[in-house]
Amino acid sequence: MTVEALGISSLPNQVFRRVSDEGGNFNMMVCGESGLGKTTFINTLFQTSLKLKVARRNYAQKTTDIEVIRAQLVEKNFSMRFNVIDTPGFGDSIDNNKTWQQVVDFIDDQYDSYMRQEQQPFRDTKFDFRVHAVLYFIRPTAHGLKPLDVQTMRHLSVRCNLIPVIAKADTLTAQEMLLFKSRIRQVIEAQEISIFTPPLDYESAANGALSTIDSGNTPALEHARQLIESMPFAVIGSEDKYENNSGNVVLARKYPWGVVEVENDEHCDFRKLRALLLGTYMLDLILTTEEVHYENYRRVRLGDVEENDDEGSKNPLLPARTPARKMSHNPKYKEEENALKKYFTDQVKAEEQRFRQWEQNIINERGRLNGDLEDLQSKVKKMEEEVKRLQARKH
Ligand SMILES: Nc1nc2c(ncn2[C@@H]2O[C@H](COP(=O)(O)OP(=O)(O)OP(=O)(O)O)[C@@H](O)[C@H]2O)c(=O)[nH]1
Ligand SMILES: [Mg+2]
Repeated sequence: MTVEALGISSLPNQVFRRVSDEGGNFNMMVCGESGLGKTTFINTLFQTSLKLKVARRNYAQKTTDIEVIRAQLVEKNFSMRFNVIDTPGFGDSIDNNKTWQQVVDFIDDQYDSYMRQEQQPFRDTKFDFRVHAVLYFIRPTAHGLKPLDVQTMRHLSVRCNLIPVIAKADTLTAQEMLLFKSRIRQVIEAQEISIFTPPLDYESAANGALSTIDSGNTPALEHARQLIESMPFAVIGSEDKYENNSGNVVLARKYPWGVVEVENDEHCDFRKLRALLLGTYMLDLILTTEEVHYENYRRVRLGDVEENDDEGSKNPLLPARTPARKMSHNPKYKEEENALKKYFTDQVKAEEQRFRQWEQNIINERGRLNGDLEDLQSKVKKMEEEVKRLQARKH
């Protein structure tokens, strides 16, 4: 199978350079309920797009830990590190209240770690695991979103680029899918969950995602519009290949009535999602993460944001801010600081005293040695005279 060009190598030059200069890193995360095909999706993505093969992972097993899979994305002369973060699915247990916590903590930890590195004096090479996109898998049922989905997506959407996807698209008919999509869109809007959408405005588009814009109707803008209309993307994951109607062997899922193809736009939105993630919008995902989500996080942590937001209440979705360090304003610390200063001055004085004593000892010793030397020299002189006298007597 040939690897389809993703379009990353056609990014405008200065953008391309910036990404590769900074050691290009793209981090994507999958999360959602257990058994929805997250691990399978990752494997499918690797099979269709990434030149560097990673070991086939067992999708038949539940994912139990957060796992990072690294790969290299290569297209023409463009190369980029691509990390996929697989997470354990949420269980069916009733106590699902904080199932999102582990995922949210992981995202916050990466921001934290990056922030700490920025504060170091030597920060040329930074270890960057900030999550640029989170795919949230939704179960394809007639009921729509569950409260847990809504809660999790709300927490995710305030800290990163959230991309909801409908799992196992092959289990719904085309009609059911349309209905399901519109229901989900309604809930997302009503709950004010902000999801990532390709930029349609001139400025951010010119920033990198779209390179050839002169009017409002370029193919690039049209493509962006199509992507937005298809959201939330319906995906099919599979690692098996079957022959389709046109006689090609393709990644698909097989049913008695026929095959459902992964990379067929008539069957699901896999290609659209892949284009958004790994194509020209990859840069937008990176930039919005750095400029919007990471900046927000940093401001909250550093305490630039007031405890109370505009509505006068603390936003419970945001990370907790770091306690401010105000040691010297505390009388107890002030006392300790003074005691420490005094101790230090006393130590210096004592050292000085010790040094003077030592210097004096050396001077005394030198005097004594000089005295000894003079004695010895006069003894030598006397003995030489004695020798001379004895020699004269001999002759
Ligand atoms: N029908 C259908 N089944 C799928 C699809 N993707 C995966 N599956 C199947 O769903 C089952 C679970 O897939 P996994 O990829 O392990 O699911 P997961 O979301 O990683 O599950 P956890 O690791 O428990 O969170 C497997 O039997 C897959 O073959 C799909 O698109 N359609
Ligand atoms: Mg899994």
